[in-house]
Amino acid sequence: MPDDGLDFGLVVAGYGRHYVVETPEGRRVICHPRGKKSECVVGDRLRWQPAGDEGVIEHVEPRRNLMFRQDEWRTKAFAANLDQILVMVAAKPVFSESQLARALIAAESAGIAAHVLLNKADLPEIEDARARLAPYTRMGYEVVEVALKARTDEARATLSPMLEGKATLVLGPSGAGKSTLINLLAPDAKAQVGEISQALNSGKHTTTSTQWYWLDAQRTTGLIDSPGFQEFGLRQVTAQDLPTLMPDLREHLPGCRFYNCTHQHEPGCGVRAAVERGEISESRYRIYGEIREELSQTRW
Ligand SMILES: Nc1nc2c(ncn2[C@@H]2O[C@H](COP(=O)(O)OP(=O)(O)O)[C@@H](O)[C@H]2O)c(=O)[nH]1
Ligand SMILES: [Mg+2]
Ligand SMILES: [Zn+2]
Repeated sequence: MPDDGLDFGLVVAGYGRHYVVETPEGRRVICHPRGKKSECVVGDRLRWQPAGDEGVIEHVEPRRNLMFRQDEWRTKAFAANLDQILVMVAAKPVFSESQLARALIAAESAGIAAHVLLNKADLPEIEDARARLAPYTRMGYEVVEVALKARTDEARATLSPMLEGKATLVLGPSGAGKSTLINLLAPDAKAQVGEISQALNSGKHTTTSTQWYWLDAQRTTGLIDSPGFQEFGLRQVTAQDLPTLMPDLREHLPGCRFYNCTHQHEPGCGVRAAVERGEISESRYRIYGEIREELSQTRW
């Protein structure tokens, strides 16, 4: 135990103001924040001390990074200290490119590496999905194709080295295969959830919240499941910064005549010239315009 007498912990789940904190030995304790300052999210490293069977969070360690989501009311942090983000889509159901783009922008804005995981490669619709993802490959994102259900061993062999030793946040729309992924790589996932619901003495919230899973007994590889394709909190992004968070647009910014070009109507715009040459896809340019419009509205 360190000098100050406080224990170390990792937040593996949180429900309201109850957090499930894992000790370095792998024991799980329900902890409560002492005050506003000790509020935390899944992935937080913290210091706590016992209070009866439970614990009190005294201090949250500085974060390497933080991801936000948007609910009806406000922007809220939901995961911290991530090594990478896997944005999961599938051949079917048809995915929203706008949601994919937003997830990637949120990752760029948080300074977290992101990759795209395309599932259900066994279905004929894979051709369309692949074509829609071609611009993302071109702008430098790694797009990894798997068939989690149809070609399980192959999928495991592809994913294991990508995930090993890292904390990976998995995001994606309902139906993409997130649960299939967790169950494939963390065969004891149900037990891990069960342990947490038991600790919290209620199972009712456990399927809708962010949750940390260990993929190995040594607890070095973490997968963080955050169900649903949230509206990402992009409010910390300014309209001026937005194109710098979109690699295909970013590449052409030096071609703009005006330093404060909005890439919408100015003459001598490198971005629009690239759209005309087909180097930026029409859909990416449209998504840029939509997000820019939203950011301008919320800001003023
Ligand atoms: N054809 C096909 N179906 C899959 C594959 N992987 C998952 N599914 C199916 O897709 C559906 C949604 O998967 P699920 O893991 O629940 O998605 P989630 O909503 O993202 O958690 C389920 O019926 C899975 O059996 C795959 O590789 N190929
Ligand atoms: Mg699911
Ligand atoms: Zn421009």
